[in-house]
Amino acid sequence: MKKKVADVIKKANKIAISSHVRPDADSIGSGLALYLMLKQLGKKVAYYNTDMAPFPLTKLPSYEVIKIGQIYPRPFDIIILVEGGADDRTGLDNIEEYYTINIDHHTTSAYDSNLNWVDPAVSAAGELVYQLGLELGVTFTRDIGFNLYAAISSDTGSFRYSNTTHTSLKIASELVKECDFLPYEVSDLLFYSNHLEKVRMIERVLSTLELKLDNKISIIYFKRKFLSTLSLKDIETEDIISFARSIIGVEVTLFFKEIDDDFYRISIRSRGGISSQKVAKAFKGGGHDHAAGFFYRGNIEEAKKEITDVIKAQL
Ligand SMILES: [Mn+2]
Repeated sequence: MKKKVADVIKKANKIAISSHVRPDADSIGSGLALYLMLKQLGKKVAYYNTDMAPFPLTKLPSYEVIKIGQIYPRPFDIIILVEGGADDRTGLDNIEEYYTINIDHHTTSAYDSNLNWVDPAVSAAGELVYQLGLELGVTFTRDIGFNLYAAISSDTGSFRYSNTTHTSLKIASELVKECDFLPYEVSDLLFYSNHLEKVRMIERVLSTLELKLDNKISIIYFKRKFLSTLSLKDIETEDIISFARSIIGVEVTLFFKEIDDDFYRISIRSRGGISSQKVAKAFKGGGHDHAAGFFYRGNIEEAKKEITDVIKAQL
């Protein structure tokens, strides 16, 4: 599939790139690395996202090339979707008017692009874009390396999560060797660049912590009013979830983000034998074995009870 993707790219001239909605460091870092690679090959490249990336991803090298808006009706030979596994993930209108390539590592990928390069065995889309770069014979510059390292290091939680493999470490090592950046520069940007307001927000969210099912489930709750009382536009949730899931004995962490009255986006993180994806699927969501999510409409206490029951059935 990698060869096929490389062949289509070689033949194309005008290429658009897009990351999924609510973009994360993997989809943005991989997308930017891909953008720089295609530029290097002399392609006409444009990068359109429908959502702004949250801070500090806006500080990734070359972030400024990303335009916010729709691709249609601009003419492109192909669109490359970075983790755009399903229609609602892309946020793009009239996408069926184009030839699309999806580069993804989610098992829940819809395989509805013209070419689907989906490999659930890799830790991050960044690993696939790295391999694509080798296949295309590009020079790995500092900015390409920095972005790919950021992609992989973010999706593996700085090489701490269960998806970290020998290959992810090896690619990271190659990038550090070939490209002129140091791992701590990426870590400083991704993991040690908190605004005071964010730490205040973590404080509030953690104050909602509750445990269920003999302390096997930890639940935290982000209320909409936290945003209005702090001068924050949106939140990056991964490190708050990390706290709640670090508790000894906790196997599943649920993060409730209140979107509207009785409407929540719920992120699940699990370890051990419990599959986050299975839990999410019971509520029409998706994701990976140890990280997944879904939307819930209804009363939050009802939601907690229903989800706890689904998890109980898996134990
Ligand atoms: Mn990813």
